[in-house]
Amino acid sequence: MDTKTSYWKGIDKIQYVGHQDKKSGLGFQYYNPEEVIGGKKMKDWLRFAVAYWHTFDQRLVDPFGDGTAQRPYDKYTDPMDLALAKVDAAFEFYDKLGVDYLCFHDRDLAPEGDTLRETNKNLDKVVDKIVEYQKTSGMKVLWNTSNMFTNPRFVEGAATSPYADIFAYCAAQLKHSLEIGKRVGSENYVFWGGREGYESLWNTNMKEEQEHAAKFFHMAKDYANEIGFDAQMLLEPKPKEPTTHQYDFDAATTIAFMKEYGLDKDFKLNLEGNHANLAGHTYQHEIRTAREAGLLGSLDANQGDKLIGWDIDEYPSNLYETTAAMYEVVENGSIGPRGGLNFDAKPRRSSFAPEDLFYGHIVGMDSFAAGLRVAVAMKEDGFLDKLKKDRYSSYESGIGADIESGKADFKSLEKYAIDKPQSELIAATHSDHLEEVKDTINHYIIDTLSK
Ligand code: XLS
Ligand code: NI
Ligand code: NI
Repeated sequence: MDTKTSYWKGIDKIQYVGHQDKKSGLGFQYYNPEEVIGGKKMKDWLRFAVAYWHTFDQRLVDPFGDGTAQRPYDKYTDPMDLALAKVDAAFEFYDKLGVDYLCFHDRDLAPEGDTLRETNKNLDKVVDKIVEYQKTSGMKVLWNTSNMFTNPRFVEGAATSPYADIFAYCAAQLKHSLEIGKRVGSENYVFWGGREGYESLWNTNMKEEQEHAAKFFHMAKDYANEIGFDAQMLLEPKPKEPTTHQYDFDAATTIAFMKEYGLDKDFKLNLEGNHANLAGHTYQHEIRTAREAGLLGSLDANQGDKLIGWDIDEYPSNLYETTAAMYEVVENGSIGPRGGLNFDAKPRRSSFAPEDLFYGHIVGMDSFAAGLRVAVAMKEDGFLDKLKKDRYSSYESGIGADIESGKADFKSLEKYAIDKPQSELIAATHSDHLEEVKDTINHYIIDTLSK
């Protein structure tokens, strides 16, 4: 680390202090990285990552207002000087926060030149510096990705652009991005298709565009194999925004796409809380859908707001939601062998001070750590396992076992059911006491987190 300059002045390494000793300020209440719960260290369950774009690049703009962010490297006006200073600031930040992983888009790191060759040159210089820091800090890259949505050339799509020159440019850009992924040892590689969708169907060849996207993903995997970059490839669903309709709408739609084009062997999903909400789902629903398909890869940690209809990328603070997400993770045994929780999140426009970046990550990390503690407590008591086992127990014997084993068919089932009186059928159902279940979940949250 550059010990000459401290970018985050007045901030020491963030420590676990526990909720009894902490009411406010800089410190973790629930995230105790080395503590073993549910058979694993908390840091290994959670594998937190800091998103470069939100944390170091985001100026806190909104559709109506300029950026408000005050950052300790604002004095740099030359774009390359700024890019290099941000690396120093970033690695000091990771160290003080106590995270092991970072995530970045190629364009987060360095300014573009006029040609891709010039752009790559700028990027390589910054990546050189990151690789140096990795050697001394041990920081790992959870995933890297390619920004194919900001520049006006991607206005009508990237791999799904109607213009072949743009497809070619994207392939060239991605090639270099994969090479960088290999250099920094990325554990995953993410594709979020910011412009891969349509504004209007009237001028869109939907099938052709999706075929192009599939072709692009196959080419990416082939090239990764060719250079020996063995990252887990991940697609990140999002239903809308920036386009009217995005092809990777949600987990289920993306899984269908992956299966149709033979991508489900090599690709998994990176799921995000706010995207789930935009698709009309809970985060838990998306995680459940992916894990039951064996395709849960990694998680982008953020939350939306019921009162705002767009992707606001708020730091997670809703304990009920983090409990639900971590319940799925605990059931899955891990987020995924290479998965982690990447804070694809930013402070509100009114929290513009440098230290707000720490507070944001602290509430996010503590919320997921709290969710993990509650989920493990419920798992260890077998509370939901027992409840579900009882609920489906009629499939364990008699007619239920015949249905499970394939012995039953419509004829035998008709014979079984045709003369059953209504009273017997009603007696076969039981109240699920859902309100009691929710009260018990609340009890687990309150009880676990007050210990
Ligand atoms: C945008 C996406 C983006 C991806 C990475 O909504 O969440 O940040 O995670 O390109
Ligand atoms: Ni997002
Ligand atoms: Ni994301």
